Amino acid sequence: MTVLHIRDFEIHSGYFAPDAQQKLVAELRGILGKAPLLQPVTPRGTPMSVRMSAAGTYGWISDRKGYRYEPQHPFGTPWPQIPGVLLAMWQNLVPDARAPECCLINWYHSEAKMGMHQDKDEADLSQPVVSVSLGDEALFRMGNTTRGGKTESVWLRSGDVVVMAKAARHAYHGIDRIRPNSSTLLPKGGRINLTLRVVT
Ligand code: MD3
Ligand code: FE
Repeated sequence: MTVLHIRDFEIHSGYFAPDAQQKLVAELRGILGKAPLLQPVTPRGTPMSVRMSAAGTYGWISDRKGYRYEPQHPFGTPWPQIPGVLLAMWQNLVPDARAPECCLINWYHSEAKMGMHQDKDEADLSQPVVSVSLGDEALFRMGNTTRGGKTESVWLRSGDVVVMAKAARHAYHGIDRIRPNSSTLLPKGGRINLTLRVVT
């Protein structure tokens, strides 16, 4: 396990070993059985390429009405609990933070991407965000606290964990592309990203 600092982003490469990744995927299957992945649309009605679900007290929702956190899946059921291994990771990496209230689950097929954006739907932006990558590698682009300017990119691999605190918490970021078939973790390929956030 090595830690890389790029600006205020802290990348723990290989935080989860292959066996821990497999266990996490098995837990996610249980969660997604109860709270299925759905394809969100933007407030303008454009479908996103990423499919989403969540665990925890709140899940992040995007639809015609806007972006927000909701205490239930669109099907009307509460979100499943955040896996203990992720709560332990949060405690280990950001011990001074409040407890995470959302574990957003993003699933990327081989062509999926996520445009540059800021995460600012949370009430307390002084709290960090921690993300876990599973499955195929992804080209993660890190920008600035305002749109535009120079960016830096890094390939995130299965088992990597990124901590966003301080300036990084306010930075524009996105996923340019996935490297298909770069991991054998997920039988059908693709990438899962988990982001833990404090919402309230
Ligand atoms: C920087 N997800 O769900 S994870 C997102 O790989 C999101 O699915 C990407 O951006 C993904 O909002 C990138 C890294 C990440 C997550 C949250 C952040 C970077 C962040 C919040 C604030 C700043
Ligand atoms: Fe984001």
